[in-house]
Amino acid sequence: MRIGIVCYPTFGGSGVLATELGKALADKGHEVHFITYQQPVRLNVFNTNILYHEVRVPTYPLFDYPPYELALASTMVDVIINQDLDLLHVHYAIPHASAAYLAKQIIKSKTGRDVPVITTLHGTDITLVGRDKTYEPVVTFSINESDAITAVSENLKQETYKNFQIHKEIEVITNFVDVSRFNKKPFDAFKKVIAPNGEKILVHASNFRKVKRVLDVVKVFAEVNKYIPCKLLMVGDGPERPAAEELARALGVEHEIRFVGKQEQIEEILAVCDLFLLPSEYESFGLAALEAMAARSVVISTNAGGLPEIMEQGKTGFMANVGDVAAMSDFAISLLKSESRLEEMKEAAFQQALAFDIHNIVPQYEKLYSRYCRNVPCT
Ligand code: GMT
Repeated sequence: MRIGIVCYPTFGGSGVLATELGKALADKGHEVHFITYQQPVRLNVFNTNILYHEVRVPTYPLFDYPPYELALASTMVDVIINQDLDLLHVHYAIPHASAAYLAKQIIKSKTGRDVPVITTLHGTDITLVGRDKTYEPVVTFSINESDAITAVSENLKQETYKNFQIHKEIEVITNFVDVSRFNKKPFDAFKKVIAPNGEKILVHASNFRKVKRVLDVVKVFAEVNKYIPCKLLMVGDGPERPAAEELARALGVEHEIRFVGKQEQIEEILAVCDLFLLPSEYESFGLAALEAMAARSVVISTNAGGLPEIMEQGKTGFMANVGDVAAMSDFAISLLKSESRLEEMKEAAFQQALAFDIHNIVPQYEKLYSRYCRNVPCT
């Protein structure tokens, strides 16, 4: 199949998922065309089945806001026609679903062909940004106009029906992880640098937006550090970072925390991680938590959104109500006090991640594609 994938190229979960999906499809023999404004961060391999088409947005003095959506739709038209794509799969509704609708109509009027468009909803496109009155009518319309709609969790599917007038079936195809990539032995020299005295290692990774509640990460860490010698790695960057650094200083734990910025080789970091903290206000799924589980880390998170769909309370990790720093800290302290219990939970987390392995989930997308491209074989 010749598949167009449209996504954000940044470190956000939807872009990561879309890139990993494209790479997996290419490995299975499909021709995958990424259409976005920058090379996706996880698109770091050479594969003859992968092509990348950059969306160029010309500037003009009149434009305070250069119209990315129009440039994207025009690039979609160009790639679909000239590369003879069988379908277009867009990740994150805004503005990808409406640009895809526009491209679909243009191609229909130019060639008479009806190109199937699949929209995968990821999270804040529904729960935060998409619900905003500024975007809602366009989001509702373009989701309904997609030939197929998928959501990355049951929770996100229900949120979508609750917040938008969607009159089509939304299929749940969960996010996935390439377990073989994350199932790595810790790199001892790296561990020694981070935790020279054998301290436990806690990790948080996100884009440090408000919804991630990074201040709770620092608060939990400061509490745990009172009882168990430990270090915290803060991976990523974003608007809440200065406040997190300030809080670390105020709580006197700044020397135990390293802000390591955006990292491509997250698996190397997760390989040395004991506990992964994700105290988010909402996660449609929590891909970062799943990656941590695949690396044999125990996740301590909130019970928001789709997180209970990937974790099992007390067995593979621990979930508390949003903002319940005390419960998350207590759990972390008691777990870190028992080496055998920690090892048991790490193994349970890994076993749970296997259910979401890439090899189990990618065929679900292929099956979906083949429903819309009846004359094209699935593999
Ligand atoms: O929140 C992020 O990290 C970025 C955002 C995105 O769409 O890029 O992530 C959302 O999609 C991820 C992949 O499907 C999910 O794992 C995240 O839970 C989701 N984030 C939220 O719902 C806040």
